[in-house]
Amino acid sequence: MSAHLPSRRELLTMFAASPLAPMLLRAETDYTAWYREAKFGMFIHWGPYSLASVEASWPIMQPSKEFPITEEQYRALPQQFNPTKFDAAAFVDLAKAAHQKYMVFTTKHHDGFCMFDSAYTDYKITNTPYKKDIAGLLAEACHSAGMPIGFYYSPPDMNHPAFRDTAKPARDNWNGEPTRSVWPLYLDYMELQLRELLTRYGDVVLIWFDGLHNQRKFDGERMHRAILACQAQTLINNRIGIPGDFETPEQFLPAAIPVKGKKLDWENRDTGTKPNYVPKPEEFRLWETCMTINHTWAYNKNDHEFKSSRQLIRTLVEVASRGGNFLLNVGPQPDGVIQPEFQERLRAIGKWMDRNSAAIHGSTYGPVQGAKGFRTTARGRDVFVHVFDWPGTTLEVAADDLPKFNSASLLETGQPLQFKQQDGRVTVEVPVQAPDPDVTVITLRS
Ligand code: JFZ
Repeated sequence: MSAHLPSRRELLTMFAASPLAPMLLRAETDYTAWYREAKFGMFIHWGPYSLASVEASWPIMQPSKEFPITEEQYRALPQQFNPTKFDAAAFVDLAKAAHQKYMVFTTKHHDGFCMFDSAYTDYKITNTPYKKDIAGLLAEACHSAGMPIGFYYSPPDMNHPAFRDTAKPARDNWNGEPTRSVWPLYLDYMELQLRELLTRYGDVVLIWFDGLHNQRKFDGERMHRAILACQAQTLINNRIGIPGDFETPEQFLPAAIPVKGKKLDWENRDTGTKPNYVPKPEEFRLWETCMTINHTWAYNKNDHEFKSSRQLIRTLVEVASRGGNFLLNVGPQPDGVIQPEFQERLRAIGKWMDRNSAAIHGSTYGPVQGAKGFRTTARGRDVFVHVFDWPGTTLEVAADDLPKFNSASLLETGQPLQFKQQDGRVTVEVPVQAPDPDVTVITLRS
C-alpha cells in the first residue's frame, strides 16, 4: 500500500496552519496568477429574497417604495423557499458558455440568512422546504467541472443578536452595534462560519467580504488569519477594513489603471494617478469591477432595464484594457432557474469570446490608454487593439514606447493586415466594414 503523499495544496494548508507561515507562503507563490488569468467571473446573488423580487437585504435595512416589503414579511420568506428547478451544473455550464473562469456565490448576505448548512444558526437553507445545502451543491458542481468557486460573505448580519439589538427594526441599527458587550460573540460567530466555509466545501479560491461602513469593527486581520490558516491560497478582497488582495469598484470602472498604495476614490472613480497612466507591472493593483446585467443584484421580475450584450462585451473589454477582472452578476429566480434575458446575454458574450478570448484571458492592461475609438490589452508579444468605432480603411495606433511590430492580423480569422510603423505610430490597413458588429480585435505582434 503506497504511503499517501500530501498534495501541494495539502502541504500548503498544513504548513499554513502555523500563524506566520501563510503570509510567507503567499509571498513565495504567485497565488494570484489564476485570478490575473481569469479576467471574467460570474457573481451569483441568490436567497429567499428572490421570492419577493426585492433586492437582497436592503429592503429591511433601508425600506423604500421600490421594494415594499416589511421586515416581518422578508424574514418569513425562507419558509416558502423551495427552488426545485435548481441545477448547479446548469449554472456552471452557463458560466463556461460565457467564458467566465470563476464563480462567486452569496453564502450569507447582509440579512444573515445562510445559503449553506452552518452549524451555528437555524436561519439557513437547510431549514427551508428545499432542505439542501445550495452552497455545497454549487461547490460540488464547480469542483467536478474544474470551475474555481469563491464565496461572498457579509460581515453585516441583520439576524445575529450580537451584531445588533434584534429587538429593534433593522432600519434602526443595520450598521451594527460594536460597542455592545456582546459584540465579541459576533466576531466569534463570523470566524466560526468562515472556518466552516473553508473546511467543508473543498478549494475556495476567494472570500468576497462586503463590510459596508466602518469595516474596522470586524477585525479584518483576525478574519484573514482564520481564512489563511484553513486555505493559504484563498484570495481576499478589500471590504473588511484592510486592503486585501484586490480592489472592488462596484457598478463602475476606475477612470485609470489602479496602482498599489493609492486608494480608489469611489465618488470620482479616481485612482490617484495621472490620466491614462500606464503603470510598471510592480505598481499594478489587482482590481475587479462587479456589475449587474439590469440594476438589481437579486432576481427582480420588475427590472427590465437590461444592458445589451454589446454594452456588456465592451465593458468586459474596457475592464480588461485597464488590467481588471469583470465579475458579472446573475440573480437566479426563486425556482432556481437563471432568467432567459441573463442567459441570452451571457451566451452572446460567450459567442464573442469564442472568437476573441485570446485577447482577454491571460491578458493585462494595454500600452495605449485613453485612445478614442479603441482599447488595448497585451499578452506576451501581442498587443490587441479592440476597435469600438470602426475607422474606415486605416487604423492609427500611437503611443510613446510601442515595441517594433512584425505583423498585424485580424484576431478572429488570422487574416494578415498591411501596416506601417514610424515614430511610435502604427498605421494598419483594415477592411472597409467592421468584421465584428460589437468589437473587432486586431493583433499587433512584436
Ligand atoms: C454591496 C451590497 O450591499 C449589495 O447588496 C451587493 O451585494 C454588492 C455587490 O455589494 O453593495 C454596496 C457596497 C457598498 C455600499 C453600498 C452598497 N456603500 O458603501 O454605500
